[in-house]
Amino acid sequence: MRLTSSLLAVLAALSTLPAAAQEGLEIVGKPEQGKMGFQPAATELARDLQWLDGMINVIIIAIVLFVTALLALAAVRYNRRANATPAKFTHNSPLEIAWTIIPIVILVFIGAFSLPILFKQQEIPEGDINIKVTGYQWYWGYEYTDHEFAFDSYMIGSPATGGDNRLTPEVEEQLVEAGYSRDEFLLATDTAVVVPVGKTVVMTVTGADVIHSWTIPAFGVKQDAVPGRLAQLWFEAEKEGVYFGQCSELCGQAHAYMPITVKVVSEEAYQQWLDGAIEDYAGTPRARQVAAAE
Ligand SMILES: [Cu+2]
Repeated sequence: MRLTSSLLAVLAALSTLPAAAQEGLEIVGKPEQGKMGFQPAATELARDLQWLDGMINVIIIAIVLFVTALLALAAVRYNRRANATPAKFTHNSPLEIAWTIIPIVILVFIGAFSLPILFKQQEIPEGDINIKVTGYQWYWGYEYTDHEFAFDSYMIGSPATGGDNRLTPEVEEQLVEAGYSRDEFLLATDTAVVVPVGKTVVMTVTGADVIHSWTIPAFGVKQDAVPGRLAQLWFEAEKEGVYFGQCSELCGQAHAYMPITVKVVSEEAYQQWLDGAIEDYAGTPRARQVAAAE
């Protein structure tokens, strides 16, 4: 039993070799211990989101301070001791019009900024690279549709890689082998989505069994993977590096063990990886693709 599991581990470690071809990539998109706020934005979409969050936060803080001040004023000036005989009037039309109109103006102001940002996310551009991602219980499958090859992506330390979803010394070894450290346990996968920097990537997202959700926080993208439906998201990563995400729709017992790893690499490294992947995963060779396009 032990022998088979260590054999599996070795096989899994070997199978990560093509994906680990991009050495020296900085780990950029990752949650940090004890930190608050967003991960560093790596796309225009994420920058927009984070700016919008900051802007709305200012409005929220202003409203909270204003309402708190009104409450304090009412409590101090109009309590029974300070104001023994209260006024008996019930209506104040100018005031009522003001507290109806002002919130509408605030909401329209917010909408004027948030809707364009929402549309930018949801209007899917023509992709330089098209990838179909399918959520399974409990891993992700990726299909590079332009080159007709597909592979699955399992968490390092998951049963498929010879582990049992716990951080053991063997799993730590596998992580190091694949270019990560024990800190990336629960985030790093055996194979990764590899995309070139500065190119438009369109991902078509679906689920095979239950609803999952594909996300990379640093890219500002998150899309539910619904069985029987195709949804799309897009991003254009601006900085080379490794980015992590996790399934974001509660999908069953091993929901916590189906992370997402995206490697953003130079165009050159991407072409190199693509050649290897077409070879490894029996994709359509480029020559034949060009011929088919003509
Ligand atoms: Cu899931």
